[in-house]
Amino acid sequence: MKEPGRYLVTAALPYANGPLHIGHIAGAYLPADIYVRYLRLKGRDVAFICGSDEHGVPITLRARKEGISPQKIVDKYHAINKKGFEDLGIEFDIYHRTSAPLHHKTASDFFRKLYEDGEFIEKEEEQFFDEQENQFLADRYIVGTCPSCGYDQAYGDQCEQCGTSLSPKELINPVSALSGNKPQLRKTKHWYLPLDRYQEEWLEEWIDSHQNDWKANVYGQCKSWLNQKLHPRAVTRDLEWGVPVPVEDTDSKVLYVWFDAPIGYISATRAWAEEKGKDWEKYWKDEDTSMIHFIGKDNIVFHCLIFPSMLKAHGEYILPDNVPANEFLNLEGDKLSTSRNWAVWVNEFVEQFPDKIDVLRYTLAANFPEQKDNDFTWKDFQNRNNNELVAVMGNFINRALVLTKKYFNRQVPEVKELTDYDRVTLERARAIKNDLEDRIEHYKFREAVKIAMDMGRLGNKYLADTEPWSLYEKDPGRVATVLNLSLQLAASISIVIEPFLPFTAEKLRKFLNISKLDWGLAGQSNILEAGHEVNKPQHLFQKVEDQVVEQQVEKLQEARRKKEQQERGVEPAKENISFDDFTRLDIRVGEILEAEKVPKTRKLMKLKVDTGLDTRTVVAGIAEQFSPEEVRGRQVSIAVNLDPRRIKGIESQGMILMAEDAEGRLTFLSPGTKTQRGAVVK
Ligand code: B3M
Ligand code: ZN
Repeated sequence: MKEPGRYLVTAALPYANGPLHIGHIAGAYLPADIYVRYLRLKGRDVAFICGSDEHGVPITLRARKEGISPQKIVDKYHAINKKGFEDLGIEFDIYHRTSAPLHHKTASDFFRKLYEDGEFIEKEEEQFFDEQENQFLADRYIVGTCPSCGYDQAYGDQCEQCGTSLSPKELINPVSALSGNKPQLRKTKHWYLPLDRYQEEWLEEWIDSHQNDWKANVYGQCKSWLNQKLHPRAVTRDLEWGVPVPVEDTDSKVLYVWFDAPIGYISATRAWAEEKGKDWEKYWKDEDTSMIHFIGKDNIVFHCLIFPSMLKAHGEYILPDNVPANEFLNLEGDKLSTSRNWAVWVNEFVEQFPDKIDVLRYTLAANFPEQKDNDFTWKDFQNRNNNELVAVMGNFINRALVLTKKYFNRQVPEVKELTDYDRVTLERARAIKNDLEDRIEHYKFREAVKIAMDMGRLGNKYLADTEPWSLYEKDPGRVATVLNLSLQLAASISIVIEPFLPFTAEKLRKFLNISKLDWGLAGQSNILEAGHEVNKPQHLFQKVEDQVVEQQVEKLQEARRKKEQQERGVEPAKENISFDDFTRLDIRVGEILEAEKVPKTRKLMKLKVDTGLDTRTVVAGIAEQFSPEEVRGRQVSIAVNLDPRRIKGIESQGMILMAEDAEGRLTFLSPGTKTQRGAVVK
């Protein structure tokens, strides 16, 4: 295959409505980063594009929930996610955002061109409308039962349970996500992309042409869509937040988020090119560009069918060469889930394990859900760190450096004479490099990371087999050769691990006192010249203790428990206290003798309570739910040994115990039968 002139690599634009977790990273961003780092090492011309997807209903829903503007939401998460990627060493050339004016212009122009070329079908149709909220209910504004799997919280655009893509009218028993009301139907005009026509004209044929070079899961999903026949798809919405529809007199209509978001790749490329003095159009319009989209499986239809349709309809753009989508990552055997808070969050990981970023990258890459869903566990994280990174790669590097220091004063010794075993080892190193290229270029990163590790295994075995530490007395020349080769292997390692473990590669380069090397040198026997001085030996990796694993698993379970309690409206448990602490509380059965509302307050009621010990004044926040008549004569539980507090000028000498539910409804904790005043509650 001819090498392309340049690469345009995109990674799905994450919605700026929440933080990233390791599932996102394993799905699209880390594979993309590995691929791009490899291309860069090979000296290829590559633009690596990403940014925040800042439109769409998920954002406005979130904003509504938090009671702030959508712009505030996207500003917040854009910054968090941008930093998260940087911390993980995922090095985009640009991390743009779709609320940027350049994006609005690019997306508007794109839409207008299709409109003017007569590509769209214009249709007036009845759509769901929430009368209370005075709003059309597009996409996630409507919830109902999924016709495919029966999940009762499916959205108007997709069922998150089974992944089926839906339109609002397919939902069974749809209700408004805003008011919970049953929606009404109202007429509205929208523009549709005629996917059915494209399917016949070229789209199916184009997909078929990729049967052999696209991943089976990706090709399979496309075919299943095509087999069910594509339909015209609306690319506009009746919403306020988004890129305004730039044609006709269209008040409060915006482009569908999935129309503008992929155009975000184009606007990001433009922004990057402007900054770097490059020609963006080459990356998008020249047949000599190879465009690759890295995404998770839920985005396949948009990147393989809809966006290519848009690009082709526009007429000036190239189509993607490949869309190596991953399946989903699970966590400790369970589906990763933001709503159930079952996730390892990028920002938390980075904070807790700033020196273990590469271990995460390594563990994720080794478990990429490339063909099917796969699992991340903390135990595996520990094992891979301790048994592979520390015991194999770290051990080899350390021994090579220690021995070089011991025998050759940190100078790369000269090769004397190569044995057959040395030659076989070098041959193997070259084979590793070639295998690695093949796997990366075919998007098989799981195998690739294993092969990169083989370079460490090779070095480790080479030292173990040649035992230079036992030879120096007898044969210093042999030791020189062995250590020269070992250091060459170490240099090769610094190259081949760079895509996967960039922070470690940098560390290793420092150990070896070298700068970043070209990919082509990997596996060579003359990377380091004899006499080159290396630095003092240090450790590349540190062990992960059992305790860390236990803590992390516990932390996950705790977070999920909290979330479940929240969902059920139950307040999370407080920390344990000692029994003694508890017995210090003095709670009695008391009887309310008198009650009156505290003037000029909504909630407060002044009570006279007979505690059996004395009669006291207590101010309680119960006046919204109870009238003085209702509470007079009632027996209650009252804490009697609290320090008095002044509330609205009245000294309150105790606290009436009440149960409060999630809605704030109060219930008295009264004894079940009439009890002596002053009886102790314990
Ligand atoms: N924001 C969906 C997602 O985050 C969407 C991707 C857009 S890529 C152009 O999964
Ligand atoms: Zn479903």
